[in-house]
Amino acid sequence: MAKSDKKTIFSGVQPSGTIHIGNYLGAIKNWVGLQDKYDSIFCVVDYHAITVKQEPEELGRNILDVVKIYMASGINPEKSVIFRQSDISAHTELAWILNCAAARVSDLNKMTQFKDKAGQEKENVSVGLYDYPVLMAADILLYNTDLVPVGEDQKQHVELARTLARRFNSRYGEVFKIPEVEIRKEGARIMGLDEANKKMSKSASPANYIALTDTPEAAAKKITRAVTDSGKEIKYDKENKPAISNLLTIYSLLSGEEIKELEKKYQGKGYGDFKKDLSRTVGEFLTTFQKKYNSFEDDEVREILKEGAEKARPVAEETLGRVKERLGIKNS
Ligand code: ATP
Ligand code: LTN
Repeated sequence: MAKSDKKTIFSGVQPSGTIHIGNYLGAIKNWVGLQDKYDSIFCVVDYHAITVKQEPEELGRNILDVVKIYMASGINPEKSVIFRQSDISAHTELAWILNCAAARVSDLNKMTQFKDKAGQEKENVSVGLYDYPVLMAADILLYNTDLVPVGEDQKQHVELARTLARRFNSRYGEVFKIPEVEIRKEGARIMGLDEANKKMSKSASPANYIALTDTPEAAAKKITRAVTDSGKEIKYDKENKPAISNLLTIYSLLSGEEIKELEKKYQGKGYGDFKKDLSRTVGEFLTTFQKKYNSFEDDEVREILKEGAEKARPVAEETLGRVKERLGIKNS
């Protein structure tokens, strides 16, 4: 990557299943506008995906599909670096070093996502799932990242990256830049369609999410069946009307209409009318999105990943080199 005066952003998505509108509205959509202002690096974090079981053939397919989703969303490989995590071994090397020289068991024991994902299986899940936030810290710290744009659920992980960077710096001298998290107010936590008190998630049942690859008809069906709240009003009130507030957020972010305007538009109308119009908005979005998504060839995507890794690797290796020097494990 050519050196520039711009600040750097880094973010990533796991190729671990169906990418949904929560991933899009909470993260990817926001990256598009940041590309011009920042040196931007977007990673397909395949080593994060294997913290839980993946089917080998599906994983290969999903890696290419995430890149297509980035590009269909408007990430431009001419402006931004897009690469695959496993193509740059510095990520896992730095993760190991941070495991030893910065991260404590007590840090990882605080991670709420691990508690959610492991559930009752805490003792049987992979060590990788437990250590996942340290690998994420390595991703971020290798590129002297200033800003990490993510959804709300990743806030605690970025805070851990800050803690590990500070701890390493204070022990071995300044090596890492301390990154900031960026979370947008709207869309940072899109809730499940079938359960308005849990975030929309890839690992949930298909009724929970609208996939970016769902047909407009399938999406409409899910919206029709989506849970609603008691009362008839179409009103944004997260506390008392979490389901309708979530649908209003999705509607507003996809149509560009303010929530206040939508509330006015549906005054005196019922959930049925509202859901029909929301289905149309979502359907139009999906149709346009999928047209772009289907226009990319696998070989084109492989080339983009190769070029991306070539640009990112020297930066990662430079940081890793400095880290190893401080530890006394370089050039001895
Ligand atoms: P899972 O849902 O299975 O836990 P995930 O979707 O959180 O997986 P990623 O694919 O790595 O995992 O997430 C990519 C980005 O999407 C992250 O920045 C994350 O914060 C964001 N994101 C995920 N779910 C939501 C959601 N429901 N609302 C808003 N942003 C989300
Ligand atoms: N853990 C993140 C994905 C991720 C990431 C990163 C995001 C891995 N490495 C570095 C930002 C920066 C998630 O969204 N589940």
